[in-house]
Amino acid sequence: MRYYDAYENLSVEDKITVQSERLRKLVHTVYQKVPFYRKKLDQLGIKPEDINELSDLQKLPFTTKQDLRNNYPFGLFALSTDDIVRLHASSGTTGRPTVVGYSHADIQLWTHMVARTLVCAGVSRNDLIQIAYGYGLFTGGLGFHYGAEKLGTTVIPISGGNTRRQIQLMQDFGSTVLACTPSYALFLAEVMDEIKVHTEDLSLRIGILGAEPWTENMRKQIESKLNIKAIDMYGLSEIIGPGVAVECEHQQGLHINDDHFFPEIIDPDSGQVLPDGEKGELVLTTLTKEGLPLLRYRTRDLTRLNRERCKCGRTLVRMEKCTGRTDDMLIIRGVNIFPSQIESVLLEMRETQPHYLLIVDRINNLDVLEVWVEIDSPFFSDEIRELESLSARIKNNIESTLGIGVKVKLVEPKTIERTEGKAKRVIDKRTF
Ligand code: DLL
Repeated sequence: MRYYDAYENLSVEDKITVQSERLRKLVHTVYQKVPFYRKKLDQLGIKPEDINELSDLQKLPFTTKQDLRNNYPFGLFALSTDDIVRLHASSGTTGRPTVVGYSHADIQLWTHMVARTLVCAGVSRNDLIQIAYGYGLFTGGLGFHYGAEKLGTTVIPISGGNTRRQIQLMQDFGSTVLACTPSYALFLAEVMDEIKVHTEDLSLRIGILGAEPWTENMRKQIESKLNIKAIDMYGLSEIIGPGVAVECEHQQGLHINDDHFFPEIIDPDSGQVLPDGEKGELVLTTLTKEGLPLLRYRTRDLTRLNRERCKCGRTLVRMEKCTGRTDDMLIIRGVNIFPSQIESVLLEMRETQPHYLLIVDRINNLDVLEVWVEIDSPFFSDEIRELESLSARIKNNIESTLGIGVKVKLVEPKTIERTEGKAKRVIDKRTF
């Protein structure tokens, strides 16, 4: 099956008709049902009738994570909890979690979106999918689960963790698709290596990896260590969960399901919409969701859009693989730094592992960035001189990429904590 449904290669004109119609309806709905939006639109002097075309979207206000937090838990819902059939929440590192609610139709939509993205990723009903995303309040596990079942794929709902068992079942059941975070995929590969399970012992062919930023270099490692095609899947709970965008076999940008999630790119500082091709913050409007419809939600994820038809024939707009967020950007001595830049450097060196930790501190009023780097076992030496020379080379490579001085600390193989879910790469000890 090449496409899951006809929308995927709809003509641009027809697509605009569908999107505009849905946008008009959405604005009427939120105005009537969500006091938060009614107030915002009233303040701006906008009536739902003023929104007719897609270009009118720019008149509408943004919604932020803070708005969701301020209205915790259900304040932005457009339905009463009687009509909400499921809640999910994202934990968030600080403050209250962000709670999202789904109506029955939202769950059906989500299921459809995930099924469509799975087909785009190359999965079919003949596959066995091992879902190693966490089940629970996190949207990963259950989101994939419903979509994969709808497609008729055989689902193994193993959830995250229990790594040896994952590998055992992968072997015994012959799982062909692995769904988990990229950092967990690497960890699985590491444990396989330890217990001497080889890729030939498995039937894996595709990994559907997402929920955290990962670089092209990380993709190369995962593809070679697990002997799979590593497909990038993007989504966020506020918008629906997994199923917002995914790569096809060509791996040249992620196809956004723009019949339901309408994308814009803005300058994160000014809020101005940027032209296609320019990099900025992704903003998404949920065109059809019932439980928690959101106008112009600021994702904080940085990417750019490409409207060219893909080699696969899909006309869904593509977003570039997203390797950073506005809020994981570190400002160190005035220089903007993304963890992904360091990841890329480490993955280009054969002696280092893609497991790293960035520790930022302020010492005597000066920002200091320390990079903990794990050395690959064969290169870990007892010779101080060898280690010093390696450390100097790593330092040099990182500094020439970042343009600032860093400290490098080499750590023994397998000392940096592994994760079953999203990796935590930064510890910022500075107090602002
Ligand atoms: O991570 C949903 C998901 C589950 C997506 C499984 C893909 C697979 P949240 O926990 O709300 O939802 O986190 C959303 O994670 O704003 C991005 O910053 C990041 N993120 C998600 N997918 C990707 C990706 C899920 N493919 C936040 N690449 C988003 C980069 C990603 N970052």
